[in-house]
Amino acid sequence: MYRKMVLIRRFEEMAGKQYMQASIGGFCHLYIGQEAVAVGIISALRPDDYVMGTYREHGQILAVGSDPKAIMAELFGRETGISRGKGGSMHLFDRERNFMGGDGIVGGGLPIATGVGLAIRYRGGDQVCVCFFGDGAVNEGAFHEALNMAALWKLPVIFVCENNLYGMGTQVTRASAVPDLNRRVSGYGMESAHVDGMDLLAIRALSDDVVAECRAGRGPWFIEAKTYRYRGHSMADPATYRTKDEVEEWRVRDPISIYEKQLLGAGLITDEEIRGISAEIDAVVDESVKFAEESPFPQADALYDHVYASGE
Ligand SMILES: Cc1ncc(C[n+]2csc(CCOP(=O)(O)OP(=O)(O)O)c2C)c(N)n1
Ligand SMILES: [Mg+2]
Repeated sequence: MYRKMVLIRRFEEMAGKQYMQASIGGFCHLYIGQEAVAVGIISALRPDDYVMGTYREHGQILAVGSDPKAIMAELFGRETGISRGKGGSMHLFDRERNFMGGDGIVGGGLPIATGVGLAIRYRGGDQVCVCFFGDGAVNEGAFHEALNMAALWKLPVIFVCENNLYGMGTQVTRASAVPDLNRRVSGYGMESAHVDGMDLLAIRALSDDVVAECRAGRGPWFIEAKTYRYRGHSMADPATYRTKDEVEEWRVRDPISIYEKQLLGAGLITDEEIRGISAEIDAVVDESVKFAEESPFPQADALYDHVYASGE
């Protein structure tokens, strides 16, 4: 879990740098600060469970275990990318690992997750589907439709709201009539919980329980994880709507530093091992950039390939 969080942080710092150098075009929303949410929850899953991401999904797909090289190549728009260079930052997809995609539409993944839950039930499986979304998605109609149907049919879906306090530049309190997002789901009769999104071990402990409940047919569940993004909404956002002091207050509770201290305190890791992991991950991220740079762009005549599924 420590390695995964460090990988996400370094990968995202590199993605930001490559974006500034114009190697990456389009939109790019970084996950820096929110690492513990994806890593904590996904670490409680089995490899055959499903994950539905958002447009801030680089961290979510890295937590699932997808190849950093293929993800970086996708950000660069290259043929070797995880969506063959045609999806970009917001549309990472990994069928092999049941990562059902990022989505450029706020709340777009919610009805799909309910559909995945229905498919699991229909096939008689015992997998669960974890669906990530932001605080902004709670105000979308699709949120209410998806939660109502999932609860009505008792589907194995875990709805995870990553409440980072802002939807673009708008604070939750200015967008939601009831700022306590847990209360927003009380009308759907599903279990719900709050968790500190900066505390990896708290997230993991809650996830173990919630995943077991959903797997046993006592789903769906709603989890609100309070977290914070250190950077702007996207690479184009200077984030002038919040103070430096607010950002600093959250940085003090950095999820990676907290977990590092816990591991050191418990004697589970040494300073030397931390330095080793750091160097190892820097090499993985550098290698992903090299791989992306050396990969070709998709051919123009491949534009219409893979638009529809072919006979599967
Ligand atoms: C349906 C829809 N409406 C508006 C937008 C523009 N938009 C992109 S991100 C965003 C804010 C969403 O915030 P939140 O759900 O809190 O996620 P966060 O970016 O904080 O992770 C908006 C309004 C969109 N992509 N889709
Ligand atoms: Mg948000």
